[in-house]
Amino acid sequence: MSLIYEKDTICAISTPIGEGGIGIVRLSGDNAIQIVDSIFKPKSKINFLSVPSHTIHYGHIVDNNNTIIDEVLVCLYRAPRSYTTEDIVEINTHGGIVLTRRILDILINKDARLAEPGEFTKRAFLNGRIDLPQAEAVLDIIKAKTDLSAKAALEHLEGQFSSCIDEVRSRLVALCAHIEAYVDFPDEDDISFNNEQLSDEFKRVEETLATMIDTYKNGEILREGVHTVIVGKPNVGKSSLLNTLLNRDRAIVSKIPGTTRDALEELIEIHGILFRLVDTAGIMKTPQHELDYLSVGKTQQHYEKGDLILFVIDGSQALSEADQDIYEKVRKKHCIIVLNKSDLKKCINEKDVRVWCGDDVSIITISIVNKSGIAALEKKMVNFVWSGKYEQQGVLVMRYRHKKMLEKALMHIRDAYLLFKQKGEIELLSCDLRDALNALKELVGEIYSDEILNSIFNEFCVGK
Ligand SMILES: Nc1nc2c(ncn2[C@@H]2O[C@H](COP(=O)(O)OP(=O)(O)O)[C@@H](O)[C@H]2O)c(=O)[nH]1
Ligand SMILES: [Mg+2]
Repeated sequence: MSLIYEKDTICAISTPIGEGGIGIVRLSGDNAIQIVDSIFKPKSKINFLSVPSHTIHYGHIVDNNNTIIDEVLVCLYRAPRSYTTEDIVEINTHGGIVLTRRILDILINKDARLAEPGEFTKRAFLNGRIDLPQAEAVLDIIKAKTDLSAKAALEHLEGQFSSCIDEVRSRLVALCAHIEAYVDFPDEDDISFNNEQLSDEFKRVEETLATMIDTYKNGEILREGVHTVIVGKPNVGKSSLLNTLLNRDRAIVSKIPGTTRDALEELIEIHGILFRLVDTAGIMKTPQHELDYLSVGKTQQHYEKGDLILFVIDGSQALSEADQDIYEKVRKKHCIIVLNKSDLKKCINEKDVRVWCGDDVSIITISIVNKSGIAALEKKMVNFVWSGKYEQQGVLVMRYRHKKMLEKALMHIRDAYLLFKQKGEIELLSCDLRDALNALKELVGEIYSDEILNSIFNEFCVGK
C-alpha cells in the first residue's frame, strides 16, 4: 500500500452548517497544535504546546489583532492516538455560521489547508488505522436512516466484516500452500491433507463466500431501504396513499386524472424498516400528448426497479382492462393489491380481484378518506421484509462494491476448484487462487487505486 500523501495540516468545520448549540472546527496534521497555539489564549496558565493528549482547555480564540473571536473549548489528541493518527485539535465554538467560518478563515491564513470531503477518514485509512470497509462504514453510520442500519454499519466499523474477510483469506492462503505441497510431493506421508480433504476445503470456502454474497439482499435493504413503487390507473388514489403513509401532503392530489407527472420519491420508516416510496404517474391506456408518453415511460422504469409494488385499484369502479394491463406488468414482482375508496359504494371486492390475480397475492381494502386499513397495509409492507421481524444472523454485506469483490473472488475460486478436479496445471490453479486473494485484498483496501478512493471519499462531507 502506498502511504505517500501530502502530510500538510488540514482543517474543516465538522458540524453541519447552520444554527446549532456548538460548532466544531477540526485540524489534523503535524502543525495542528502549533497553529492553534498561535490563536488560542487559554484561561489557565498552561503552555498549550506541551499539554498532554486527550485533554480539554477553556479559553478564547483571537485574531491577528488579539481581538477575541469566541469563547471556546479546545480538545487535543496527540499522534498516534487520534482519529487520523496525526495530531488533531478540535475547537468547540458557539454554534452558527459566522463564528465557525471566521475561525476557519483564520486557520487557513495560518497555513492550514481546507480539507477535502472525507479527508480526515481518508488519512485514518492511509495511515493504516482503519481498513477500507471500516472507512466506508463511517459514511454509512453518518448516512444511516434507521436504528438497524446504524447498528449494522457500526459492526462494520468495529471490524466484524473485515475479520470475516481475513478469515477467508487465511483459509485461501492455507489452501494454496497445501495444494502446492500436495502437487510437489504427492506421495509424502507427512502431508496432512489428502485429495479429498482439499476438495472439501474448496467447497467450504466457496460456500462461505456464497453465503456472504447472499446476505447482500438484506444488507441493501438495511442501507437503501425497500424500493416500494405505488402503481395503478390515474385517479385511483396513489398520491393520496403516498401522503397518508408519509403523514403529510407531499404529492398533489386532485380529481383531475394525470395530475402526477413525475415520479416522487420519499423515505419512510415503518416499524424500524426503511421504505423508499415512489409515487408514479398513472399509466393511461391511450397517452394523449408528449407529456403523457414521457411520464408513462418514467413510470415503467420504476416498475422494473421496485422490490415491492403497491398496486392501487379504485374499489368504487368496475375493474377495467387498464387495471389488468398494469397488473400484467408488475405481477412477477412482489405485489400488494390495495383496494381503495372503501368509503364509497363498493363496485368490486377482494373476491372479484382474486379472479384474475389468484389466491397467493395479498389484497387489502382501505379508505384513505376514512383512514381505514392503513395500519393493516403497513403491517403487510413490513411483513414483506424478513417476515416483519429482523433477526440478524452474522455479518451482512452492505455495499455493492463489497459484493462485486466477493463475487470476483468466488469466481476465481470456482475456476481453481475446477482445475483441481481436472488435475489441471498447478501454475494456473495457483494463479486463480492468487486472483481470488487479490480481489479480497482490494475489498479491504490493501490494494487500491486513486479512482477507488475518490469514489468512496467523495461521498463524504467535508470535516469527516
Ligand atoms: N372517496 C375517496 N376518494 C379518494 C380516496 N383516496 C383518494 N381519493 C380521491 O381520488 C382522487 C384522486 O386521488 P389521487 O391521489 O390524486 O390519485 P392518483 O391519480 O392515483 O395519484 C382525489 O380527488 C382524491 O381525493 C378514498 O379513499 N376515498
Ligand atoms: Mg397522483
